Amino acid sequence: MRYTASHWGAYQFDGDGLAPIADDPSPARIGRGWLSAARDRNSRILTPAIRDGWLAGDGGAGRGRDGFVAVSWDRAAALAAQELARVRETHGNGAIFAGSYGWASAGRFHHAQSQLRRFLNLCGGFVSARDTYSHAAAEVLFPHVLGLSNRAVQDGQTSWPLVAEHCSLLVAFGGISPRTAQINSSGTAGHEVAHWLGQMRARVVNVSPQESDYPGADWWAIRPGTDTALILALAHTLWAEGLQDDAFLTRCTSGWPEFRDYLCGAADGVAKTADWAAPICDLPAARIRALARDMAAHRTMIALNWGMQRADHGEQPLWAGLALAAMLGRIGQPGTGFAFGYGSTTAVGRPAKLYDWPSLPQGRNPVADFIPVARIADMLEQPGAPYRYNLTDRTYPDIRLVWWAGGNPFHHHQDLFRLERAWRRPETVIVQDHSWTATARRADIVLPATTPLERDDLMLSRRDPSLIYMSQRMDRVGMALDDHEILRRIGAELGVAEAFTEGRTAEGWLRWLWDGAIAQAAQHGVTLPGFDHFRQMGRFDMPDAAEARVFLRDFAADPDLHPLPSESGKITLFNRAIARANLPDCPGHPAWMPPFESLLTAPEGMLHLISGQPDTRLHSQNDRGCESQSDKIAGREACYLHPDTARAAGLAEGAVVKLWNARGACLAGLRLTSGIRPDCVALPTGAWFDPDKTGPDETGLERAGNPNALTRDVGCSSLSQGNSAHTTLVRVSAWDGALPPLSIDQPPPIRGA
Ligand SMILES: Nc1nc2c(c(=O)[nH]1)N[C@H]1C(S)=C(S)[C@@H](COP(=O)(O)OP(=O)(O)OC[C@H]3O[C@@H](n4cnc5c(=O)[nH]c(N)nc54)[C@H](O)[C@@H]3O)O[C@H]1N2
Ligand SMILES: Nc1nc2c(c(=O)[nH]1)N[C@H]1C(S)=C(S)[C@@H](COP(=O)(O)OP(=O)(O)OC[C@H]3O[C@@H](n4cnc5c(=O)[nH]c(N)nc54)[C@H](O)[C@@H]3O)O[C@H]1N2
Ligand SMILES: [Mo]
Repeated sequence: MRYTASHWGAYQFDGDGLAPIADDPSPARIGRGWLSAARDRNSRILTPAIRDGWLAGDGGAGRGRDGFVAVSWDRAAALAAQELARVRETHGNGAIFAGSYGWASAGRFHHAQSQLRRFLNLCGGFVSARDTYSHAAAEVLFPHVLGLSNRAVQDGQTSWPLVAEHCSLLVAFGGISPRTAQINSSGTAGHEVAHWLGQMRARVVNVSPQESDYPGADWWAIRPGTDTALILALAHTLWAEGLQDDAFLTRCTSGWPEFRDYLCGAADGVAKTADWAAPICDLPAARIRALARDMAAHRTMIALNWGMQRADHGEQPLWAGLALAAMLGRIGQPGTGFAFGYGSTTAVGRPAKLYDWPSLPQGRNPVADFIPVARIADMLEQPGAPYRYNLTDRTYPDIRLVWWAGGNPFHHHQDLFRLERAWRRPETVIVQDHSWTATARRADIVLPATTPLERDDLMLSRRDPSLIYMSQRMDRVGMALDDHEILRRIGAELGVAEAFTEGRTAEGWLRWLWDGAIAQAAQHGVTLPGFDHFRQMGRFDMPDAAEARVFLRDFAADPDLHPLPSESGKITLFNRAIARANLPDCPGHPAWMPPFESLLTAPEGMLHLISGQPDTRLHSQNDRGCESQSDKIAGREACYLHPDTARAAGLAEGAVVKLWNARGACLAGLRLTSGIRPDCVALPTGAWFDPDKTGPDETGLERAGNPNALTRDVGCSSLSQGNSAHTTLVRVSAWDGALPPLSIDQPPPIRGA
């Protein structure tokens, strides 16, 4: 049997197509659009290409407007090498930004970022990016308050079967959704979250502006951005009624007195009561009090999704949720306590062992400088400007060359019209991608990569017990090359090809990785087949892979014997290091701070924009494929609005509407659902950014329905500097004009192709 794999699942070859592997209990919808996207010659990059204006020395001014000239691989590799050498000699490696954030594709060897980092490390290094768009607030906060990395927190999440068996009240902030559980970074052979949700015996409360975030649960339609206030009110109610677990607080936490003082309003005069929170959260005070009592009376799990912290003050709901769970005293017990990320990907809470498979060695980056990942536009706009991050003072580097492989900033970043302006500042932009994404269209040197369907690779995912040999499914499209081969050719111009490849072919690397996997498996007492045998089998399932975990079990059982590596050895409800920093936007304990913009202070007629992950795609990947396209309305991404809101604004289902605010505007198709708050509109991320260049205001209107035309590009606080995409207000109105045609559905103008 032959197989391939992706972040959305594992597939077996099936005639002319692909079929999800037979034992996947709920294969991802996303996979249905994969082959058609990979085969779409309108969106695939067929040849290396150079932007016209760059060749004419325009300094970047024409990025996003220009056409391209097709060139040979020899010429493209020579130009990329010359640019790298020039910038390095003139400005140093600290002028090269290759944070290159993005999901690229599954597969252990042909992972675009790993390849690029290995290559650039051999060339003197580059400015990198720290943390992720997914959960930067958690990545910075958890090491302070728990002494644990977010990765350790994710790895340690209490396993689903224990929640199903032992939990009697599951309060899911932002829900738990099979939509997002379609995905596991590096690949997955199964999708089990829907199964586990079906096993749940607990009463479930879905605290979310959208009912679909946990279908069938008791829906608490909270005003978005106000979860911290609700959590504080639940905590206050517990305290006011003497329901907190004092023994747990003493044994396992530090800073409870400071947090309690804050709850009571000792310093600010505001007690964080249910009556205080009710008008903020738009939930009845009596229900908040009743839920607090139910929490104390039942085996409760406080679960938060990742999206919650992609917001202004995104650290706060996380920290407050942890504090609430600590007051309930059930942390460390099976199926209860605190969880972060159930459903946000399929592997969080999976009852399976973790395996540390080998990966491509990246070497060492001689450049220490980095930026918090979502601060890219700040960096490009303000070289030398100061900023704070994770309790340190830093300055932005002066970037002349940007190099991206396997990511799409013109999908993932916020306020894309701002990024469009900032992106014109560097001298040169190099992009490796297989498709003409909005980012590739804004590059000077465009290098066409293969998709995983066009190469052999290995799916070795630390959170999945199946190992898959990924066989090449289709011929290379156009002149596409594997990222490894692209960089080898550029490396040949710079004299680093030998160091880059270590004399191995791609297959040689797969064999090398598999040898490492054999050694790893042996440590678990498992004998893997030899490489050739594995290639033939296509799939190997680790035996005895089941393992159930309880988050913080050892610590909670005996905090003296198993202290946390935090400043107090315990869960810090008040953190001295954070408090000492005196940050205006992140005090030393969980706190309510009104968001930068929100429905609480919104001008009449503004709606809160929810821009979560799309059901039909992984971010912007496969947007040109059939599954994504068939979900569109007149070629535009669909947004979701409450029927009452639509009626009041005179908008009909199926129409194209305009979403707009001071930052920008985009078009979207309209679908109606009563499962959303009437003051919200949901527009999933990932439609390929397609601003109208023909109108009088060149950057005014995005045509395909990309919510990042509207979102706000400010860090969630000076602690984490994570993105705050969910803190966005918009207006929605009818689109009365003629529908402007898309341009993103065609390749950009390319001479000589
Ligand atoms: N408003 C808003 N914005 C958001 C979010 C949100 O919730 N709201 N979520 C954020 C989150 S959590 C994330 S993780 C980001 C995701 O942002 P990204 O990870 O940048 O999004 P992808 O579309 O997955 O981009 C991957 C790119 O890699 C390319 N690619 C795939 N395989 C290969 C390969 O083998 N070689 C090369 N060279 N290229 C390849 C794809 O064509 C695609 O262009 O978006 C963030 N943006
Ligand atoms: N199908 C699919 N699955 C994916 C991805 C994808 O692109 N497509 N991307 C993957 C990636 S990279 C990531 S990081 C994860 C992200 O996983 P999540 O962060 O869990 O997913 P999101 O869709 O961003 O957000 C989930 C829900 O949060 C709710 N929400 C928004 N604001 C608030 C709020 O203020 N309060 C409350 N209570 N709820 C709120 C919204 O209703 C939204 O539907 O998803 C992964 N899974
Ligand atoms: Mo993410």
